[in-house]
Amino acid sequence: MFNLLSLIFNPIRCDAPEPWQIGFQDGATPTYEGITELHNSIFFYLVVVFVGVTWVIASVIINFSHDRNPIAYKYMNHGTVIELVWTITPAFVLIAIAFPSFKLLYLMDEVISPSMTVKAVGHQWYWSYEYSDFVNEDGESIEFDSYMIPDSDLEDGQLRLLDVDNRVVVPVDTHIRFVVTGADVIHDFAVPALGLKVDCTPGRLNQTSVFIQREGVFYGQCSELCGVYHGFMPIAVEAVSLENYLSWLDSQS
Ligand SMILES: [Cu+2]
Repeated sequence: MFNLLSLIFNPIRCDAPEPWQIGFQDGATPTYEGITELHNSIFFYLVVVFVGVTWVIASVIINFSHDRNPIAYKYMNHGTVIELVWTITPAFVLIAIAFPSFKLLYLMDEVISPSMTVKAVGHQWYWSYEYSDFVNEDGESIEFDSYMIPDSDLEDGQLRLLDVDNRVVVPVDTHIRFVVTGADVIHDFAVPALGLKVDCTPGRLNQTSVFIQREGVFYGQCSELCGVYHGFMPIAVEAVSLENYLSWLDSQS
């Protein structure tokens, strides 16, 4: 009974890709909600355009078939009104899509006074993370590498090609800045459920911000073809409560 209740009130979230998945994962950040909303509103125009174009094509095929229309209309070459309509309407549709799209783009660009910074460095073929905000008595900051767990070492419940030996642990309800770069070639730091996707370019620092609204483990993969083991350098972000985060920090130093 307790399990049933907890299942109803704490639904199991989809924070990792599923086999043959078509839809989105369950998001955990405002950015992600914005992306889903933009997708849904663009999908509305997609349906309208699809129905309109299908209707035009079908009516042309049916009404102007050889059976119904044996004589070609040799002199019907232009229709100024219809040409104006099919030029101006798509322009308006594009404008209607462009405005919310740019709004989201610039909102995602904003890094609002972050409380902490995590540096993620892409290597061939693993990620390394640095928490330069936190320094121990010897003046060393927290640094670790994060490798994929190979198939042969997977334990029950771990996800193939997604779980790693050291997860990036971050607190929930905190403005976090990710600073990313590549150590050798271009990688891409991407976590779908957090709405994160930033190129990690050697010699360059890219930044993005994230505000995680619930606890969980969020999975992502390198999203820039970076060599033979490109598919084997996943990202696992573990969002925990502030207290658990502080005790994790303690255990690291
Ligand atoms: Cu990579």
